[in-house]
Amino acid sequence: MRGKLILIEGLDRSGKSTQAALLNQRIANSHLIKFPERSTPIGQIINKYLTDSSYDLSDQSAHLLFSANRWELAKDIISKLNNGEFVILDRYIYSGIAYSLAKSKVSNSSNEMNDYNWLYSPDKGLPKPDITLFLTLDLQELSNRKGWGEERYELKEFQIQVKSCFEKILPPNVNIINVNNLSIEQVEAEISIIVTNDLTNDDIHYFT
Ligand code: Z5A
Ligand code: MG
Repeated sequence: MRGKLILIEGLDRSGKSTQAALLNQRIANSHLIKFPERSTPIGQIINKYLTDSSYDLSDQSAHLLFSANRWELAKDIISKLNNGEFVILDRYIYSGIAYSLAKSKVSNSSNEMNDYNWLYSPDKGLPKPDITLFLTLDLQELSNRKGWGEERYELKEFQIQVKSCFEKILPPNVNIINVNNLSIEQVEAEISIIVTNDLTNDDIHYFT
């Protein structure tokens, strides 16, 4: 039986990395992959872009680099799934599309950055998650959380757009968890119920 691909998406500081690590600990034979994966050749460029405000890239280049970063790991993900291992993703293609769309809304641009098909096309062919979870929370709670405001994009106006763009592009089968006023343990319990109830046995799916 192949392993399952489980994606945890969500707004900034909604607890994705916390929950992805907890789920990874709970499932035997699982691997955690966080996007952007900053240690790869492309991931290192992305890290510089996110942490150094003087390092500029065109919006299109940044978008394509985030997708290329996923392709750097695609083979590895498919091979793990085929070996019966579970893979837990912390962010994936929906972050790629939502942040780029949000950028185009904030800058009022009417170019390819505002074109869903253009934004989606570099991710076509990547393995599709079997389960997608989306953690959402009030923007007020988000900006109070630790570490907020340290990187590019961590601005309240921008996050309002990110939230609305995610709502437009998430897949119909997404499991949305509102984490407002929920403890880490309570969110963990909700995720556990969804994951346990949603494990069917079929072939790997791909974005088409
Ligand atoms: N980006 C993009 O533009 N295009 C793409 O294709 C991709 C990403 C993949 C960096 O991502 C940026 O890249 C991001 C999107 C863009 N831009 N922004 N902004 P990242 O994933 O590396 O970002 P991060 O630095 O890991 O932050 P995060 O993911 O937003 O945080 P999180 O993982 O959701 O939250 P956390 O680290 O688990 O928790 C945050 C804090 O809250 C921490 O102190 C926890 O202890 C606390 N916490 C967690 N859960 C709770 C609960 N339930 N209650 C109270 N406190 C909690
Ligand atoms: Mg995180």
